[in-house]
Order: sequence, then structure tokens, then C-alpha cells
Amino acid sequence: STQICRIHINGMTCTSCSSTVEKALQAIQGVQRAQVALATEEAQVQYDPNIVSYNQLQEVIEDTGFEAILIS
Ligand code: 9UX
Repeated sequence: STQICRIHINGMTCTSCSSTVEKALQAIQGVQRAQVALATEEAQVQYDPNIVSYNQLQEVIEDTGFEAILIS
């Protein structure tokens, strides 16, 4: 199955920041698609909730050094 969530990410200031977060999300087992937009400070992640949970997505983002807050 597929779930899509939007996550606000605090602290990204350059495209290397957003690229780091995006690659970290894309490397997670169960993530089907991940895009991180620097301008809106937002990630959109498509994932299989049977394989990975929202909380795990949030943890991976925070491990890269940024704060993650669920939008929807
Ligand atoms: Mo850019 Mo982000 O020089 O932590 S990688 S600010």
C-alpha cells in the first residue's frame, strides 16, 4: 500500500541541506518516492506504511540534523 505525507523541515539553508535530507529519505526501505523542497521547507514522501512508519521517517530526518514536523 501507499501513503503520502508532507513534513515541514526546519533548519535547511542551502541546497546541500535539502539534498542530504532527500537522499536520506530515499535510502529508507519502504520509501517509494521522496522530494524535499528548500523554498517551502517541505518534504513530500510516498511510502508503504506496512514497511516503514511516519515516526521512522521523522527519526531519519532528525538524524541528518534538522527538525521534522508532520503537516499532513
Ligand atoms: Mo549548506 Mo546545510 O553550506 O547544513 S549544507 S547550510
